[in-house]
Amino acid sequence: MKLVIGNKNYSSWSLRPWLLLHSNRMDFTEVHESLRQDNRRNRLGKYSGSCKVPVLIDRELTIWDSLAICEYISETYLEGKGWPLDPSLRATARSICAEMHAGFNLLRSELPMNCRHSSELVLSTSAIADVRRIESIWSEYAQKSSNGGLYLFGGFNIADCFYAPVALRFRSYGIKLSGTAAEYQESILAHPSVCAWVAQAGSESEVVPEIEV
Ligand SMILES: N[C@@H](CCC(=O)N[C@@H](CS)C(=O)NCC(=O)O)C(=O)O
Repeated sequence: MKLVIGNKNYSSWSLRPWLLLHSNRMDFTEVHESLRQDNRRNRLGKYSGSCKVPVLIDRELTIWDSLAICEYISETYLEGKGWPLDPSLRATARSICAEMHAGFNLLRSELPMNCRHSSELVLSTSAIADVRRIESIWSEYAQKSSNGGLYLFGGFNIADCFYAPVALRFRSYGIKLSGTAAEYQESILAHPSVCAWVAQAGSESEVVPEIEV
């Protein structure tokens, strides 16, 4: 199984399925493609007509969307355990992933993922509203897991994979949270798979100027 991803420093969408695979110790090969602009559509178009990453290639099957990839991994390899087992919690987890998948556009553009970056930023009022919404999701659904970490619905699952890039964005740009949301962010930043990604992002040397704030 191959996962095609962008630069670890910048590619928030790539991080989601990578985390699900890595945290479940699955055997997969990474294929790295740069997000720099020159020739990007041709380079990424080799894997899927969407010309975007991530792309999962499993034998004859190609999947080109982070949510579809996570669903596939959960169903095919994890006996559905990528999601909470309780149907109500699973529906809620899917709702918050859909909210992240389809929204928070201002937050994305004002706070692009950049694991190596560290400086404070002044946000627009609408981006602050996005931050507050995420803070309320984390406060409402983060729960202690059996290993002591605080994860969404109590176990590291697809919802955490979807919100981990935001935890990194908030750290890079000095966005302050409080209470359970702050504890949740700390837990995500301390997760071994998130730490492994960040370490690998730190050893990449490529700078993509158009993604830097
Ligand atoms: N819906 C897609 C979006 C993926 C996406 O936007 N990926 C970005 C990289 S983080 C990309 O490939 N950008 C290249 C481009 O837009 O040319 C998913 O969930 O996988």
